[in-house]
Amino acid sequence: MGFSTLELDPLEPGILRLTINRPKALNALSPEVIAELEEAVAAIAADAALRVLLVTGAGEKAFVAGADIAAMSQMTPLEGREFSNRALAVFRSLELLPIPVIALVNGYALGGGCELAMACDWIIASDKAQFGQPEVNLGICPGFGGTQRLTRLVGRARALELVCTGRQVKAEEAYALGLVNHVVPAADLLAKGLEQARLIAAKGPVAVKYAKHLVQRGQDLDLDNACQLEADVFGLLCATEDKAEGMRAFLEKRPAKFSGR
Ligand code: DAK
Repeated sequence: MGFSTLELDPLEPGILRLTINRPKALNALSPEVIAELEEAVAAIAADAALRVLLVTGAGEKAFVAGADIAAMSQMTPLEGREFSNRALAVFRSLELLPIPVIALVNGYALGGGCELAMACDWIIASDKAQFGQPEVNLGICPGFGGTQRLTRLVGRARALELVCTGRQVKAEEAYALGLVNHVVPAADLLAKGLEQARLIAAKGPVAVKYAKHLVQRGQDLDLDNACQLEADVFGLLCATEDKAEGMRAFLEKRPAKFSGR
C-alpha cells in the first residue's frame, strides 16, 4: 500500500507502527492525511494477524501539530464539513479497531493532534511531548472530538480549562491530569511502546479484542446494561479454544499457547 503522508512499518509479528509523515509541517493533518488514514485504518481492521497498533509522528519535534491550518484557511463551508466528517469518522474507526492502539507522543500534540492521540486507546508520552487544544487562538473550537474525549479522560473542569484557555501542558502535567498513562525519556519511547505491545501480543487474542470492545462500547451505557454486556461477552468467551487453553495451561503450570479461536 503506497502512501505519501503515512508510513506503515511492521515492527514484529503482530505489531504495526503507523507514522504520520509530514515532518516539514509538523505532521499537520491535511485532507490527504485524513484520506490516507481512512484507507490505512480500513486495511488494519481487515488484517486478522495484527495484535497491536502503535501510532506516532515523524521527526523529533511533533506527534501532530493539529489539523492543517493552511488547508483549513482555504476551505469553503462544504469542504470544511466534508473534512470534519471524514476526520471524525476515521478517528472513530481507529478507536474501534479490534486491537489495542497506543499513541507514542514524541512532541507537539496540539488541536487535531491531541484529538488523534486521545482517539487511541492510551498514550505514552516522551518527556518532550506537549499537549493542548489551542483552537480558541484561531477563533474555532475543537472539531475532531476533543471536547468529548478530553472530558472523558480528565474530567469536565480540567477539560474546560484547557479548551477555553488553549493552554498547553507538558508531559508531566498531562500525566498528572490523567491524559497520558506513561512518560518516558524521548529515546525510550518506542521501546516502551514495544514492551507494552509484546505484553499484549502474548495474551489471548480474542480476550484482548473483547476486553477492548467492552471498555469502548460499555463506557457510554448505564452501569446495568454495561455489566450485562460484560456478562454476555464473558459467556461468549467461554466458548473459545483460547479460554480452554488458558485455563488448562494455568492448571498444568505451563505458559498458554493461544490460537485466537
Ligand atoms: N497546520 C499547518 N502547518 C503547521 C501547523 C498546522 N497545524 N503547525 C505547524 N505548521 C507548520 C508551520 O507553518 C511551519 O511551516 P513553514 O513555515 O516552515 O512552511 C512548520 O510547520 C514549522 O512550524 P513553526 O515554524 O511554527 O515551528 P515552531 O517550533 O516555531 O512552533 C508550534 C511550533 C507547534 C508551537 C507552532 O507551529 C504552532 O503553534 N502550530 C499550530 C498549532 C495549532 O494551533 N494547532 C491546532 C490547529 S487547529 C473543526 C475541525 C477541526 C479542527 C477544529 C474544528 N470543526 C469542524 C469545528 C481542528 C483544529 C486544529 O487542529
